[in-house]
Amino acid sequence: MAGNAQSKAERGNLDAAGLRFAIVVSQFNSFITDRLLAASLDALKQAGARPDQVEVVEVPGAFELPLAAKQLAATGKFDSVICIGCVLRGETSHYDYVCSETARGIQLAQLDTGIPLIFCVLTCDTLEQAIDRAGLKGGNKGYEAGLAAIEMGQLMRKLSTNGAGSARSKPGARSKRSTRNRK
Ligand code: INI
Repeated sequence: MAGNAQSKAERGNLDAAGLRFAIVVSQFNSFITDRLLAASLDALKQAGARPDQVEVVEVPGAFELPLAAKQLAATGKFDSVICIGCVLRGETSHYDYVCSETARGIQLAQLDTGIPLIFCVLTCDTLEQAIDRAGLKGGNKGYEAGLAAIEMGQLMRKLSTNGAGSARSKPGARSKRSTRNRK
């Protein structure tokens, strides 16, 4: 049964040709985010993206990622937006607020705009854990984010061609609908 379901599943391919990407990268903990960015760019390039298909925007910290990503997504110019950040646990609860609001904001923005926003925000207890995930033991999450951006960009094109997803052809359509229904 699972075999049948799988053979019918729609999936985006990993060809970046013809797609457009934005990457929003946080300057906070840039020692880590620079490495994530480099790996994302690598993934896009290896999949066939030319430099003019990728726009990179910097924000101060992870907390600022959702707003910038939403603005970029709402232009309708991009198939996917990659959000890159690194939040390290400190001695206070600040970490929890930054992590939860960043994740929540990015999810809300992607649902609102209908454009895939790829969550490449490391949330680590230690710098060592972050280093592992930005090129050492844990691979590089930036590279994985690049691949996810391509796959989701292709999937959304496929779904909108099939008539299953209209958000890409009408950026912002979801938010207008929900505003109209608001009491
Ligand atoms: N921003 C990060 O991206 N990572 C962190 O670890 C971090 N810490 O630890 O505070 C952080 N804080 C800044 C925050 O994202 C905002 O830029 C700031 O609060 C201004 O809105």
